[in-house]
Amino acid sequence: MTSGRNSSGVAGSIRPKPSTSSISRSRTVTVVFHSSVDDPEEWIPRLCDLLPGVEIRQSSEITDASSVRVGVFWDQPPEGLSAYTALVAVLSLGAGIDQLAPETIPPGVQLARLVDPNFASLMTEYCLLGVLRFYRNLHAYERASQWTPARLAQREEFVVGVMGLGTLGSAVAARLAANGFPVRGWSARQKRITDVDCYAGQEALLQFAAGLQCLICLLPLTPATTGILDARLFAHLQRNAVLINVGRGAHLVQPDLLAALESGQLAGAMLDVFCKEPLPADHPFWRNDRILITPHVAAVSDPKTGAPIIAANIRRALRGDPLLNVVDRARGY
Ligand code: NDP
Ligand code: OXD
Repeated sequence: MTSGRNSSGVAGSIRPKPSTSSISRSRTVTVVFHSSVDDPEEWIPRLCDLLPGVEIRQSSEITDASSVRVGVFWDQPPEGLSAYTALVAVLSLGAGIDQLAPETIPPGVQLARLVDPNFASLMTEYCLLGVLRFYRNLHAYERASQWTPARLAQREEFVVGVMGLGTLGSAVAARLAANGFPVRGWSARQKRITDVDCYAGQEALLQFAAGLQCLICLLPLTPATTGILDARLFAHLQRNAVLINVGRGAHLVQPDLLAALESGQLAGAMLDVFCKEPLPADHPFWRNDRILITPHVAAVSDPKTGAPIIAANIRRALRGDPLLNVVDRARGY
């Protein structure tokens, strides 16, 4: 891991690089970089190596914002975007874009997300780990203080549902199916994935959820998906089901999760994403021993694999070509 989505965890350098502030200040800056969680010292030198002649600076170093044409951001710079009057493209450092407040990005600015095959492999690993942890009852043994073997379910009884069948969800669903779990998937438009029972649309949501033993959320955060992990959905799962949320914190209705864990409708949850990150120290989730918290690390951006993908889109933006992995602004993902 070279960088995570936890602001406290900016990782060490992966190779010696010049400080970005030592780069000549006289040249016209065309690309601005900002992230409250990714280390600019890891990203900017890599991007500069890939884009000779292109001047890339952190937002805090920019004196003339009017020359900037491309923004490479995890989240928006604190000063906002209004000074960047020549902006033609915003490139997300993440797979998701909700953290960029896309509704405030002018409609004429192309918005693209990061689609890095490395994300899919990390996310698949994380979800498989989570499913196996629950399936093999480790969540119960982690809390136990007595020798009490739990009943091991048959794999074919442990039905896993994946919400969101995009780049990440489809890879996760296929991997779980290859590991012998019965898998259902749910998306906006109908999908076909080998050995995955695919459902589509709001009208199929409860049918998709009915009797699931494990629910994984890999949806993007949009008005249609905000609060989707709620009491009504939990009530359709099998009693003692488990939840893995790797989408966004606001997918989850927090009091509904706590109530479902209290009533036994849910037996455990593994949460990687939160409405406020880092999750505040006094948040009740920290005190609930049925919740395993990870600090937004299910799949993390790696400049080694991510910078060439972002650089390709910077080149496109500067040439005036359509971007790869463009966000559909109407759909919101
Ligand atoms: P994609 O855009 O490739 O896929 C999104 C999927 O969600 C699509 O299958 C889409 O359906 C489905 N979807 C969207 N809206 C709805 C809806 N209203 N009803 C049903 N299905 C819907 O995204 P990715 O797979 O690349 O990433 C998904 C999310 O994962 C990101 O947005 C981010 O929030 C999260 N993420 C979390 C990380 C972590 O470390 N925790 C790391 C990376 C991403 P359709 O295909 O029909 O359009
Ligand atoms: C995300 C990411 O979108 O880490 O969550 O890429």
